[in-house]
Amino acid sequence: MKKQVVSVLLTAAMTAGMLAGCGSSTASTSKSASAGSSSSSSTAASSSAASTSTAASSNSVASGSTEAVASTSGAAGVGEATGKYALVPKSAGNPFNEREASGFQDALKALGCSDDQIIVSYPDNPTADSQITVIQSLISQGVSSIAVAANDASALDAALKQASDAGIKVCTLDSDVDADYRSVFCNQAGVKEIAQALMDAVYDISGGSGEYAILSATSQATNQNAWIAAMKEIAESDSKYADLKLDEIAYGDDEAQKSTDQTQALLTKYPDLKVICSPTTVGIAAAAKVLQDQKSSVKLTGLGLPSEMKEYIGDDDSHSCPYMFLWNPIDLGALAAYTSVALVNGTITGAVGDTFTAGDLNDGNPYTITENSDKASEIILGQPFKFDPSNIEEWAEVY
Ligand code: RAM
Repeated sequence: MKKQVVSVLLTAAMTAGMLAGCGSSTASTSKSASAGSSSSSSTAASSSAASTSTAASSNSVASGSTEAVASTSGAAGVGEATGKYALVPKSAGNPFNEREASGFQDALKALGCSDDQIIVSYPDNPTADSQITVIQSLISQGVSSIAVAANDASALDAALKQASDAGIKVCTLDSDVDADYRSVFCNQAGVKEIAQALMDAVYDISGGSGEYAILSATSQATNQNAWIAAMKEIAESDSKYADLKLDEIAYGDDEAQKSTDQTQALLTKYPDLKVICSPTTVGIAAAAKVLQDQKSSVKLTGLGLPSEMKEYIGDDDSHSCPYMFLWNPIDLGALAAYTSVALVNGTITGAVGDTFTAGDLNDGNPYTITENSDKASEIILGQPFKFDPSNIEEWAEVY
């Protein structure tokens, strides 16, 4: 009861905060998220920026306590979840991936799945090879579907083809593979939108000129590579960014220690560095600590988990990160769960134009599968959302 009250207050506070204008170019990524961060049994708090957000939305998939929400739109729900649904995250030990997994599990539980119908298999390393081992094991277990956050754009192709040939439905989330080897990609937000938000943050925080560096995840990660390529395109196509110089793209492999070391190396190598942009939650958290502990004048932005970045977000010299972006990883995992069930049931094939409702994600409104710039099919969860001193405290409670 107490949690529910807190949840409603949190909703109201966040809605008010967002309506008060925390970045006009960004919007909430989510309808709902699990309050109390990673606890799958926690009471759900609506985290929607939409002004329609109400206490009714506390029947979140992330609460682990609700049934599938009936569609009010006429678009098909995903149907019954009678199969075995697998998730293969990018790596173990990354809180972002754990939240993604909790969203996946809770959505399936909300659809009535028992524990043995839900498989989350973390690879031993953040590599394609480790994911191939996991995928092969899932094929031999005879799962109905595999949702994978890929560590490489094409290295999983053969293993995923083997899965499809065995009748397993394949979708991707977070980080895609070649379109021929999956039915659809559950994309957290448009690649261009994310890249634009990051490039504009670098521009803004640097004052429009000077040196910046990127601290990425692994060098093969499809998602980070796509965002970085799009950032470069944006920077090259508009003279507004002409006075910004990209010194280096460093790779921390989504490992805290390596990301720390890479941050340190950037500081040593580039004495005139002004901004580090880290489009990975692991990288940004590691860099934030290095910069803040050293009272560095170098500033940070990128994609971070509010719960990990709370102490680093601030406008003054004592904080390393003025603001950053992300989306709701719990909802992303939930979207992949609904997509998996819809694929297995034939509610969707993954083709452009297919529609389905995913519980109360997207306010219960249907998702329509769209075409990305590579003419591949994807489902967009939402838009990158900005976290700054005005809202970081509240969001740190959510994920
Ligand atoms: C890291 C992972 C993940 C990415 C986020 C922003 O946790 O690399 O793939 O989406 O950062």
